[in-house]
Amino acid sequence: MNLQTRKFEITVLASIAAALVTGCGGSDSPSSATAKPAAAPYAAAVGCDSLKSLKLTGATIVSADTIPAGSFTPPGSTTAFDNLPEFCRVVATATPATGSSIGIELWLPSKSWNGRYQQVGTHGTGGVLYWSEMAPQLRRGFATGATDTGHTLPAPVSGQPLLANRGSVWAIGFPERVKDYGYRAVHELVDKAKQTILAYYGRKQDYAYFNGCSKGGQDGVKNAQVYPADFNGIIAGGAAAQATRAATAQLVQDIRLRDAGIQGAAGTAILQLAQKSAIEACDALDGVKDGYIANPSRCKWDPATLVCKPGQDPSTCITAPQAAALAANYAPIVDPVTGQQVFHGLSRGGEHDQIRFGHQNNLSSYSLSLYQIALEDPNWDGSTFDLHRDFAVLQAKLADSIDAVDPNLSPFKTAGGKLLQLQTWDDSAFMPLWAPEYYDQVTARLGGAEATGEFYRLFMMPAQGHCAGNGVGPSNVGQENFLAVSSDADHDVVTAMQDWVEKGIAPRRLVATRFKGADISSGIDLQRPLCPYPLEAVYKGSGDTTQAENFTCSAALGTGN
Ligand SMILES: [Ca+2]
Repeated sequence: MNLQTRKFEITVLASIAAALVTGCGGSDSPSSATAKPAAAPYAAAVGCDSLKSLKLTGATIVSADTIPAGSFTPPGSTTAFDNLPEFCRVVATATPATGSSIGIELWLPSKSWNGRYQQVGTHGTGGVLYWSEMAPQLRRGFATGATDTGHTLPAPVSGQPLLANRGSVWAIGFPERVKDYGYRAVHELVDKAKQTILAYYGRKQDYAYFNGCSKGGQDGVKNAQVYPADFNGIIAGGAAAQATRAATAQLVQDIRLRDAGIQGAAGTAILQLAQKSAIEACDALDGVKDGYIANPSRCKWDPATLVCKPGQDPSTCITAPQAAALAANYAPIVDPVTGQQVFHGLSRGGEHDQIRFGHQNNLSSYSLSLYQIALEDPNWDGSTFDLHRDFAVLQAKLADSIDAVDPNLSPFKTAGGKLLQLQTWDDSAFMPLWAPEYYDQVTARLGGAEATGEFYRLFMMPAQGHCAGNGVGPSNVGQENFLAVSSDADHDVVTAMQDWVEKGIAPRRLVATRFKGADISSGIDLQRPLCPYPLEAVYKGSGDTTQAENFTCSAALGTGN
C-alpha cells in the first residue's frame, strides 16, 4: 500500500469526488426498518483516571490515561499519529485460560464519541498492536480497540519483507496462545471493550464493528463463525481464513521458484516479464484495454510462450523449466498422494505481489512460522518439507484454531450481523479464488443468493496485491487504514457498513479510487466500481474508462473458471 495516501484526512477531496459522482447512487433501498435515531456525539461520564480501578470480568486494567488532542506516539513506537481528538487510552490484560495473557488497548474519545465501537485487526503471526489502524477510526469518532493476539513480538524489522518471520517460539508448547491468536483474543477484546465503554460513557455502544485485513480479515470471518453476536458489522479484507492451506501453497510455490532458478534480481525480472506478458494477453478480456486484468480467473496465458528460441537474447526470455514452474504456480496445489486440492494457484498478472513479499528471495516466512509451530521445531527451514506428510500435521495441529472455513453463518445472520468481505485478485498470500468459493459454500448452506446477500456480500478488487497496494487498479475505499476519497457510502466502506447495519441499506457497489501518483492531494486518477460477487464491473461501451459512471455491475462476462 502506498503510505502517501494514508497521510491525509479522508475529507480533503470530498468536494471533487462529489462533483465526479453526481447521480451515482450506490445502495439499495432500505429493506428493513432497523434504523435507530442518529447517535449524537457523547462525552465521557467519568474521568479516564477512574478506569484504573475498574473491575473487568477476566481481565485487569494496566493503565488508563488521558491523551491530549493532537499528536500521539504510543510507548514503544517511533510513529507519531497526528490529528487525534482527546482520548482515554486504556491498557488491559485478559486471561481467559491458564497460560493465556492477551494484551488489549482501547482508545476512547473523551468528548465527541459517535456512539460506536470499531475494532481493528492484526497481521501475519500477530504479536503486535496495530495503532496505525486504530488512529483512523479514532479520528472518525469511534471508540476503537486492538489486541496483540495473546503474545508479544518485536516490531517488524525495517527493510525486511512485510511478512518477515516473527518467529514461532511464542507458540511452541503454548497451546492456549495458539487459540488466542486464532480466534479468542478478538472475542476477549470486544468483550472487555464493551465493559469499559459502559463504565466510561455510562451507556452501551449503539453498534459494534470490526474492520481488518489479512490476519485481521481472518479475525473477522472467524469471529462471525465462532462468536456470532459480538459485532453488528464486520469488514474483512484479504482474509487469512484458509491459513494452513495458503501457507502450504506459498511454500510449494516458493520451492518451485527456487528450484527453477527464479531467484534474486534475475528472478524479479522473470516475474516482471511474466506479468507484462500475461497482462498483454488478457487485458482486453474484461472489455477495456486499460493495463489491468479485471478478473484473472479468465486469463489462460501460457508462460511457455516466453521460452527462449534459438539465438534469442536470454534477457528477454526464460528456460523451459522456468516456464513450467510459473505454469505450475498458476495451477491449484495438489497433494501428490491423495490427488486432493490443497489450495488455489496464483493469479496471472499478479506477479508484482510475489515480488513485494520477496518470494523470489526466500521461502515464505509466514509459511515457515506456521510449519515450525505445527512441527514443534523453531529452526525448521523447509528443507525436509514433504507436502503430503507435513500438510497433514499442519492441518491436525492448527486448522481448528487458525482456519476460518465453517460455511454455517446462520447464527451470525440470526444475530443480525452483516459481513462485508473484500478480496484482491492479485493476492499472493491468500490466493483469491478461495473467497468466491467460500461465498458459494455459504450461499448453498443458507438457501441461495438472496438469503445470503441480505447479510453477506463479497467485493473482489482487481489488480491489487494482498490487502490492496502495489497494483495498478484502484485501491482506496476507506478500508482498514486506507483513505476514502469521500465519506459517503458509495466511496467509503465504513459508511457503507454503517448504512447496512443501521439503516438496512445493503451496499450494491463500492467505488474504489486510484489517486494520481498514489497521493490523495494530487487528485483522482481513476475510479471503478467494485461489485458484489458474482457481479463484475462491466464497461458500458462508451465514455471515459477512468470514471466509475461508465461501468455497471453486471454478470455479463461470466464467471471464469
Ligand atoms: Ca483490462
